[in-house]
Amino acid sequence: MSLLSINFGTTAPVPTDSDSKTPPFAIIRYGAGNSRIARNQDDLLKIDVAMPVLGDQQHACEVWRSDRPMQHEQSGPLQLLYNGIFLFGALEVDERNGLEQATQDAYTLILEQLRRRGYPYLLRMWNYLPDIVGPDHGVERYRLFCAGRHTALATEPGYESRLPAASALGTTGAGFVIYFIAAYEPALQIENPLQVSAFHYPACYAPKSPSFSRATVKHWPDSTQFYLSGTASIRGHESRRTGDIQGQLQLTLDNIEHLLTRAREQCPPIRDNLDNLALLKIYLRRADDFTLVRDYMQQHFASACPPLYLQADICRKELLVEIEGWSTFDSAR
Ligand code: 3EB
Repeated sequence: MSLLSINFGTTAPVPTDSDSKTPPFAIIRYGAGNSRIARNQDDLLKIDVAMPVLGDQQHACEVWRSDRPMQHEQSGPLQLLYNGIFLFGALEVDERNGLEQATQDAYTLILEQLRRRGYPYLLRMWNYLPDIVGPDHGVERYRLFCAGRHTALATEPGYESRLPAASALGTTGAGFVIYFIAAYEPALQIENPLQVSAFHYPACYAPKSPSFSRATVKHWPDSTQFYLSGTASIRGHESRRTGDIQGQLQLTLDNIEHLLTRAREQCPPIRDNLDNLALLKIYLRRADDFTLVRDYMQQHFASACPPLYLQADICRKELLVEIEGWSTFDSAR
């Protein structure tokens, strides 16, 4: 067992996966329906994400565990689980005040609660919101989301060097959910020299730039973890190979290779290459691209853990694929 582990599993009817002795503290379930968060009597958080799973499975899940007992607290809509070393949080964003304000309020609440509880630094965030590229009073919803997030996060000098790794994807049902991990000290930020950092994108993508790092690395007492943000077919700040799924896939994988090279240079415990990067989530805009992408991945990578394929809107209309991942290295080795 380790301080923080995630496995992919299936949800039929109880989650089954390879590490089932320690009870999970959170389960993220992907599938059709709506996004929502529920907590049961054992303080297990169940996060449903409205994102169809591609391939054979109807439902798939991410099972989070820790060998240290988790304490639970709730602050308004925000669910917090923490154990003295890291904090896991999740909330449903209520969009009634408009997406920009709602996002700002959600992030402000998160930061406030993290500071109060002694886990001030975000390491990795997932943002799953409906209709991400759709319009809202004439403005694209992703831009409204970016503006609200930026206002909340950009309150202190130097915030850019402490931005978490992130993913922001469109769901197919109702409900906007955010979940994240945070800690007492910040993670190391990794950027890709071939991509403009998202927090420096020109204003054409979002008047307030997307506040995330390409990847982060965190040293825990027992391990080092690498968190890869959602990565797509972008060079400089421009989308490349539009309309070409295989081309976008190759460029995305190439971007990931560059990030892994940087991570290995900056953090010696990291020995990652694409083959041992685990917990890959591959988001595809078009379900029809699944077979091609799966076949390509199977031919080129011998990953021990097969990727989870999800159908989701990526936050630029022309992007067809986005890939995120995670890996853990034992510090003792
Ligand atoms: C990109 O590289 C693609 O706004 O949190 C990837 C990961 C993307 C996270 C975010 C956006 C976000 O710009 C999109």
